Amino acid sequence: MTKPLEGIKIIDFTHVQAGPACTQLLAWFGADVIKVERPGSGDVTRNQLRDIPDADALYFTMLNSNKKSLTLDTKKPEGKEVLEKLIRESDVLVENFGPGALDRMGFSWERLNELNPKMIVASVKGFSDGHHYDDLKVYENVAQCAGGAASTTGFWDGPPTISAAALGDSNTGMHLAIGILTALLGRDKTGKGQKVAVSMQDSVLNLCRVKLRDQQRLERVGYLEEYPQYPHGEFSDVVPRGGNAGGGGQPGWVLKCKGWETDPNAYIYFTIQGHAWEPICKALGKPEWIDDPAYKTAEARQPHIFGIFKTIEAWLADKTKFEAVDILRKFDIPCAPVLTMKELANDPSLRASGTIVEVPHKKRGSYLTVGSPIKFSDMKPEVTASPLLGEHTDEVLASLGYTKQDIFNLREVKAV
Ligand code: CAO
Repeated sequence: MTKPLEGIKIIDFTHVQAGPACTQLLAWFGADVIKVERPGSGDVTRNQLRDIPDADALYFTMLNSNKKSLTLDTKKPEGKEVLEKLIRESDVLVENFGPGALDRMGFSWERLNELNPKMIVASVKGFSDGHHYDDLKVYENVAQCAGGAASTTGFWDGPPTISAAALGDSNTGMHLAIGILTALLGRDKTGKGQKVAVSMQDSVLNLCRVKLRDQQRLERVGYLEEYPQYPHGEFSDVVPRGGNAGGGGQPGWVLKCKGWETDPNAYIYFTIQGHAWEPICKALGKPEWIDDPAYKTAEARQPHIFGIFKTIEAWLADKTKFEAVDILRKFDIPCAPVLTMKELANDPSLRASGTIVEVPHKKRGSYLTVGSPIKFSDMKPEVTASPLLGEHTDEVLASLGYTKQDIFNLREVKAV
């Protein structure tokens, strides 16, 4: 099957998570992604949190599938020369080094554009160019704090909280992938490459869009009626943390199910969708609530929404999270069990759809990873193992015209 990005050559100068998540996605869709890594050590995640001695850590294998690995010391003249050759025949260079690192290496945007005016240069940084923090190095949690996620996540009586979802890293990588694909389409029209830059702060903020909505509503009316603080609690002049409240107009909460006393994940998320009030009452065996003025409208329910949740929890007390969802789904109620990583790893539907995939690896045996969450009618992205450090060095150098002797010489000066 021909993949849409076949023929697109990408220099993957990325490390850790934000950049690799972007290039992995492009590799799944057919791009020829060559990961350039420092000889001897490579991407730092190869060694981070190893579970098998001497084998690449899962952090690396789960973010670098379908790629090639070329070791190259791009600070040495010999390494720079190889990189320049590669740049001349590539379509995209993706990097997420600390601020200024690429310039210090001698590969500023101007230089890259001079070497290959058709090449797209894509960068992830913690903060956007010109931002008063643009000199900062940034990791995931820093970005979540800087992008508004932490101040709006968690409970009102606790501290700002970090989400387990990689809002700063993988999310930024996904934004960058959209930018790269857009620039590739643009190049088809103009023949020119361009610089695509995404900051982690901006990408987090983009996902916190509804919180910026709430800030403006709060400033106008002084309260936010879908937050647990309404109507009994106090609002300050900033968007508060709303616990597990629904972000839109539909109230919802995480509710206890049978076994919650011993199982920390025996919960479901229950949404009280406004127009589904009648089926909710029927499902709960509370037909008298349907026309009761204290329950009939969303506005009437809000002052005692937690009382309603308590009643639902009483109904859930003899049902597991799976049994509860099986009943509620028949009433068209938006809900789901709170699933653990163990349950997700073994979920037959996720296995069948290719969202959870088992990948054979030369050193590790097989490992589980998350495959493409994007599904196509004409293509099923296949996930192949991440490369060993320098696994494709000879192959890539040969494709650039280097002879066996040249490659030997490059090894002698430790440039590859
Ligand atoms: N050959 C020679 N040198 C190489 C090389 C190679 N193949 N690859 C990288 N290097 C060098 C760089 O030139 C740079 O050297 P200098 O600092 O001397 O100029 C250095 O290695 C890498 O520096 P760095 O700042 O990128 O690395 P770090 O570990 O200090 O910081 C991180 C890591 C992630 C905080 C930083 O890269 C960063 O802020 N990146 C942008 C934001 C980002 O993507 N963060 C997400 C990370 S995922 O959680």
